Amino acid sequence: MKDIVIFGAPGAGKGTQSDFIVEHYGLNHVSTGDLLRKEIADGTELGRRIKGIMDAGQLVSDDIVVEMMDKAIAADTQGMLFDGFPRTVAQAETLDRLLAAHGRALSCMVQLEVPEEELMRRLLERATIQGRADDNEATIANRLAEYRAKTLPVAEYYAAQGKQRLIDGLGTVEEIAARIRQAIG
Ligand code: B4P
Repeated sequence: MKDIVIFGAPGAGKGTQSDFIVEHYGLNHVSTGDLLRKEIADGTELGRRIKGIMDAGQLVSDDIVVEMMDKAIAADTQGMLFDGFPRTVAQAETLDRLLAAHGRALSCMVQLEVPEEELMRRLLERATIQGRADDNEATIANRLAEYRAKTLPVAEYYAAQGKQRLIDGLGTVEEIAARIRQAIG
């Protein structure tokens, strides 16, 4: 059974490439961003608390995200693609523990590398199509700052474990999907 993390800055193409990976390897796709947006759309008490955090471009607390992942892993029997998780080293350590509790271990982490000007361009373009509350210039700048400060250290965590697969995230969606398949094997 494969368990894979797809990693990258906001707008790097994680959600886009996830579709190809889950189809090719038959994995269960779990996106923390989608789960959090669903809480907001459902109007739950938790959703009301996290809306302000996401709209400001900050990371939701580790406790909230870990609880969601704990449930998702416990329910999975086919292997998972983790999209947007882990985003902190504490989340990465927790993921290792959660998988180990089910006799599993992460196969690899696929890291999409895209320059910041291109990230900004993609997210502003998406804003015109999807109108997501956190896709505006000020919030994107905060999301990128959060990424540099709190999420990039996760890449070193996986590099130290020999599980990091670096992928050039520039090109067509199909070209990038082919690079990822080659890197995962
Ligand atoms: P996410 O939903 O994960 O949003 P994202 O980082 O913007 O990535 P996404 O997957 O949507 O975009 P993609 O790169 O595919 O997170 C949103 C928020 O949720 C976070 O800011 C945070 O507040 C919270 N959150 C989520 N997980 C959390 C966690 N673990 N801990 C704490 N907080 C958490 O695509 C972007 C755009 O680029 C798309 O429009 C796409 O069409 C385009 N694109 C993709 N590939 C392209 C290519 N090759 N060429 C041109 N355009 C491309």
